[in-house]
Amino acid sequence: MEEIKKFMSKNNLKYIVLFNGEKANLNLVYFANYFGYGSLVISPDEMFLYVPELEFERAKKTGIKTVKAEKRLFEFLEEGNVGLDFENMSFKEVQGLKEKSDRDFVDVSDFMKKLRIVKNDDEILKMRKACEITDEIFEKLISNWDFSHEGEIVSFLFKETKLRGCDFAFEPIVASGKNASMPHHLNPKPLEKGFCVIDFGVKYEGYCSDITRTFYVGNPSEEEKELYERILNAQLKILGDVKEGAKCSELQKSFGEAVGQEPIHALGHGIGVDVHENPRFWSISEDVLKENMVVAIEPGYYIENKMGIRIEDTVLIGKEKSETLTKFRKDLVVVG
Ligand SMILES: [Mn+2]
Repeated sequence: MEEIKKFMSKNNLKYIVLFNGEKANLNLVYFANYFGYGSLVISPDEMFLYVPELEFERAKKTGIKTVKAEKRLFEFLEEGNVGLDFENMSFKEVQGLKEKSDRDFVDVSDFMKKLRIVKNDDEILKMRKACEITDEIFEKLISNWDFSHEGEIVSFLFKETKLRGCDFAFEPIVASGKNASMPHHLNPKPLEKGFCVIDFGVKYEGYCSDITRTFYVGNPSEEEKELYERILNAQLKILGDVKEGAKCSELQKSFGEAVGQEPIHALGHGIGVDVHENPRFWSISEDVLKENMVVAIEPGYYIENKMGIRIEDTVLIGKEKSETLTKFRKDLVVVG
């Protein structure tokens, strides 16, 4: 809260207001773990949810002070300038507010990103739990392997996720055989023999996990086993370099060298209430890793229209050494 106070006084803000519409605003979720309709109002001394009657009970359950909306929010609030996260609003919404009011509206999107990038103890606990649940579901997946369609695997993951009171962090990717050459293959097809990439994560109390493992359907050749070993060693080598002080741009460069192929995607991404957040792993990224950031590291190797291998873990950044939060085995598991 100290950081917010400082930012608000520096920018002469009376309030910061975050809106949840049809889709939850993850900045709001970050503060309140609330996914329903309404607004979160932050002032230097308090924070409250301002919600329509239909969401009142649900909002109160967050434990945050909740006010039933009886008039428009900006008529309810006192005079003064307001910070909004323009990034989660449409141009039209921002314009509309500006036209209707004499307040100054200031964009706080970048400030929110900075706040969210380093995780506190409570957030780390939730992410640890999200990763444990993910590992557990993967264990169950391989011991129950009796699938003939990628869609059946997606359904299995969905059921196991919901049974644990969680949601998908994102639509899982199950890509077998030649489908695995597309990192974002999403339309389930009959299961093919060969490498099968499964990229999956859950959302536990608002916090995401992200893991990818590559299994083998059928009998791998010696060559295929060697290739898998090479990509696994590349991932392990990169994980060794992922710690406080490492530059994301440098890690991105090391990805290509480690797998022996020009990468077709980023090495990884920050993760938290959103599955993709800062830091960013681009060759032009200026982000540097810091203790208690959480990132997903996902090098892959692809041959167009033929195959793909990707291995991903969610990692808690440490000073000397980082901790891999997803602990599911990484040797080549042969299934089916
Ligand atoms: Mn990922």
